Amino acid sequence: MSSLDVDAIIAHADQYPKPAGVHFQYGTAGFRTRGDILESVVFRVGVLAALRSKKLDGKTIGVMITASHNPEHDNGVKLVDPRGEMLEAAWEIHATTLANAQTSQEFVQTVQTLISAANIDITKPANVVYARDTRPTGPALVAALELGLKAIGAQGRNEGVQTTPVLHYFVRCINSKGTKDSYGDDSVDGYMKKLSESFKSLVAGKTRPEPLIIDCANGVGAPTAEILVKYLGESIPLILHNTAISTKGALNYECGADYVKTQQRLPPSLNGVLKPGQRACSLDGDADRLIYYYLDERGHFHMLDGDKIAALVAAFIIDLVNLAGLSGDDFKVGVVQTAYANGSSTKYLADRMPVKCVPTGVKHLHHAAEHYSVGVYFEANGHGTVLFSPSAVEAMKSHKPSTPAQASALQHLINLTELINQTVGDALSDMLLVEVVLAHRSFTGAEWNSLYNDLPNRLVKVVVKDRNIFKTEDAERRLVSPVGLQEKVDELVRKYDGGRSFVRPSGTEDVVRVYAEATSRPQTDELALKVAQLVYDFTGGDPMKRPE
Ligand code: G16
Repeated sequence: MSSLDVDAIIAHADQYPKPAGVHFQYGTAGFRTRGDILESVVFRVGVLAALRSKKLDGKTIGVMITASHNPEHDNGVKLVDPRGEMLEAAWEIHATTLANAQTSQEFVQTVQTLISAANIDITKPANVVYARDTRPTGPALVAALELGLKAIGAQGRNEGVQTTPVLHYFVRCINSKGTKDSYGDDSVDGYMKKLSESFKSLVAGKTRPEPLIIDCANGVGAPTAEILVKYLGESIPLILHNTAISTKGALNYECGADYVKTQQRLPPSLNGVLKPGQRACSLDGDADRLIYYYLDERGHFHMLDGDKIAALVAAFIIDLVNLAGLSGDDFKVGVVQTAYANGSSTKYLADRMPVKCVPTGVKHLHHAAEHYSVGVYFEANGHGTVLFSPSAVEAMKSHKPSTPAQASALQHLINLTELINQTVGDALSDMLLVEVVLAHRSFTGAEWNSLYNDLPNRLVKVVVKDRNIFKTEDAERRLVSPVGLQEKVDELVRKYDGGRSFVRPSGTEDVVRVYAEATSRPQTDELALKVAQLVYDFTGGDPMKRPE
C-alpha cells in the first residue's frame, strides 16, 4: 500500500463500532474482558499489529486471542514482538489509545497520528501470524482481526487453535528463518520434535518415571499435549485429564493451574484418581502456566508452585554450570521473582545466587532475566522459563571440556537450550524440564518439596469501585495511592510474627489483590482478611475471599 486508504479503514471499522461507556486497557497480558464486547478492540489490534510490522520492516508480529486463566466468558488479545517476546511497552499505550477511539473517524485519526509520531513507512509490507484458544467467542474475534488486517492490507497467517507459547514460538521461528539464529521449524511438528528429542537425550540412561497426570484445564493445552505424547513415545508415561475442550463452561472450571494455586487443593476431577506419592500437574487455559502437586501417604495435598519450580531448576542449572567448568564472573546464573514469591523460596534462592524482584507480568520478568548469562524466572502462579543469553550460548559452544564429566554436563546444558521455550514460558516444555531435573536428582515429589518449607500464604480478591486508584512502587510491594492506606497496612503487618502483606490492582481481572504471609496458618488468614477489610473500608467494595 502506497498510502493509508482512509475510506477503506473507516468502512471496515464501521462494522465493529466501539461499545459505548467501556474503557479498554492493555494490561498485564494485553486486553482482557468479557469476550462479547471485544470485537472492536480485536479489529483495531489487527490494524495496530500491521503498523508494528511495517515499523519493523515487515517482520512478522504475533496476535494471540486468549484470556488464559480467566473464566470462559472472558477473552483477550495480545501482541507478540518479532523475537517472540511481549509487545514493547511504549506500544501498549498506542494499543490502549486506538482501542478507546470513540468513532471510526477518530480511530483513523489516531492511526494517522501514530504513523507520523512513530515515523512508520506505510509502504512497507505487514505480516501477522495469529491464533486463538478454545473459547466460544474466539471465532468471532478471529473474524474481527482478519477484517482489521484486510482493512490495512496486511498479510495474515492463521494458525487456528494453538497454545499461547506455540504462537510465541512460531513468531520467533518465522523471523529467524534462514539466519544464524534460526530458532526452529515454524510448525507444531517442528516444535514437538525439538522438545521431544532434547528431552529424550536429557533423560537417556535414567530410570523411566512413574506415570505423570496432566490436568489440561479443559483448554487448548489438551490437543497440544496429545500431540506431544505421541512424540515422546516410551520416554515418559503421561495421562491426560480435563481434556473436554468442547464442553460448554468447562474451561478452567474447578481445574487448571490457577484453580490449584489459588484454592491450594486438587481439582475435584482428580479425587480418587491421583494416588498417594504420584506426581500430577495442571496447565492453565492457554498452557503457559504450570503447577505440580502430589498427595502424601495420609492423602494430604502438597503443592509445588512456580517458586518450587524455580528453586528446582535454578539449583540444577547452577550445578551443571559448575560441573561443566563454565562458572566464573562472566557466566552468571540469576533468578527473577515477583512480590508473590514465597518468602522461604526467596531465602532459599538468595543463599545460592542473585535474586531480583520485579512487578507482576511476564514482560517484566523476561526483561530482567535477560541481564544474566542464564536467567531463571518464575512467578509463583506457574508462569516462567529460562533464558540463555547469546554470549552464554557462545561460551557453551566454544568451551572445551577437559573430562568426560565436564563434557556430559556441557551437553546437558546445550540440550536444555533446545528443551526450554525461550520466547515465553510453556507449561508443556516446563513440565519436561521439571521431569528432567527430577530424573537427574532421583527426586520424588516429597523430596522436591523438602528443598524448603513454604510460609503459609493467602491471596484475597477485593472487588472495588475503581481499581485504577491503586498505584504501587517498589516492585508492587508498597502502595503510593490511595494515600494513607500503606501506613495502615504496615501497622497491621507489624502485629504478626514474620508477617508480610501487599496490595496491588490486578491487570487481568477487575479486582484488587491482597497477598499475605506469616509464620502460622491462622495468623496468615487473619492478616489477609484484615488487610482486605482495610482496602474495603478505604474504597468501598466486596471482599471476595479466595485462599492462595
Ligand atoms: C497473566 C500474566 C502473568 C500474571 C497474571 C496475573 O497471566 O501473563 O504474568 O501473573 O496474568 O496478573 P494480574 O495479577 O495482574 O491479574 P495469564 O496466565 O492470565 O495470561
